[in-house]
Amino acid sequence: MESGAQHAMARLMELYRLMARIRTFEEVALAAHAAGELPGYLHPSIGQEAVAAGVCSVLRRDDRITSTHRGHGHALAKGAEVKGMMRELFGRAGGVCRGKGGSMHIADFSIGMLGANGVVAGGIPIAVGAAQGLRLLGSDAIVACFFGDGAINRGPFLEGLNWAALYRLPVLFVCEDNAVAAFTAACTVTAGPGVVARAESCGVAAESVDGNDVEAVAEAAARLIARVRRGDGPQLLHARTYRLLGHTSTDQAAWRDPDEVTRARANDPLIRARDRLRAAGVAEADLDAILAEARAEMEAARADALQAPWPEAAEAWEDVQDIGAEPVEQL
Ligand SMILES: Cc1ncc(C[n+]2csc(CCOP(=O)(O)OP(=O)(O)O)c2C)c(N)n1
Repeated sequence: MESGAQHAMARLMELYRLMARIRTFEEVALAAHAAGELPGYLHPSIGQEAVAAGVCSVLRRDDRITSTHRGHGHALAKGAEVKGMMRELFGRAGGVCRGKGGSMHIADFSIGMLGANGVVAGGIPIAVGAAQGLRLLGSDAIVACFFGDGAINRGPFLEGLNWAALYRLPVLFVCEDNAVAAFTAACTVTAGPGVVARAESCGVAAESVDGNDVEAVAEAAARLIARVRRGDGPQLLHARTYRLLGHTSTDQAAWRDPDEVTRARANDPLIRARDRLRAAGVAEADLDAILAEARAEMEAARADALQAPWPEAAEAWEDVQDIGAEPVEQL
């Protein structure tokens, strides 16, 4: 029979694999962007993978998530299909939103991924509404709501937490605190003692975790999700992490203190997971093989997206808004 230690190691291997897939998805997408293969720009979450992986690894398939402008990791960790996601970034037919959403609007209802969102804090009221819907349906599924440290200074944060707490809705709020809001140190624009205190002031139980320790994130999320699911009301997980790259794929992040970045690189969540796995006896070559396999999967998705057709022009008015009974020609 598998010992506790073996089980923990196998589980960490799976979390490492998931983080490697998120990391390589973004590295390959960034290379494609640099090569001019995809339109627009991307918001990379490189350095923050442990939050997405840890939280989503303890969700059920029928649980829902809402995400942010930096949402590739959340979607992949919830189980989104890689080729469909890559095609979406490339704006091609067969993308998860038929090539019409792009990076900041990835959604896949089949896995409970209710959407990335270009509006800072925009996912919060959607998550709370979805939780109210689940309550009405009599479901015991829950909603995990990801948002950044910048989002806590927007009105929807207060509105969402207040509503969820008042109705004891099944939401796990996850504040992915990468210390900056776009290009601004969040602490320079945030009053008071921070997100945990703000949550508690609304009656939402909250705790902080080292967001670069994937096992710690998974353990804390599992504990809080169990409370949410048994009806204790919304909970908040504050995950401290660091964004290793700039705000977008076009930002070289030259505005940052280089020493801070050097320190952060040593605290990379993938490196930390690798160190732990090596200490438990996993060979370096096996860890490299996981990364190589992930990179091959992502490069195959890039090649697939490059050769995929563009969406049909006739589909342009489908899915985007309710145009009512008026024929398109009369608008
Ligand atoms: C309502 C709104 N205001 C401003 C912006 C411009 N904007 C894009 S990202 C961002 C910072 C968000 O900070 P945070 O939530 O901490 O996420 P991060 O980008 O740091 O990961 C801002 C202000 C926006 N997208 N939406």
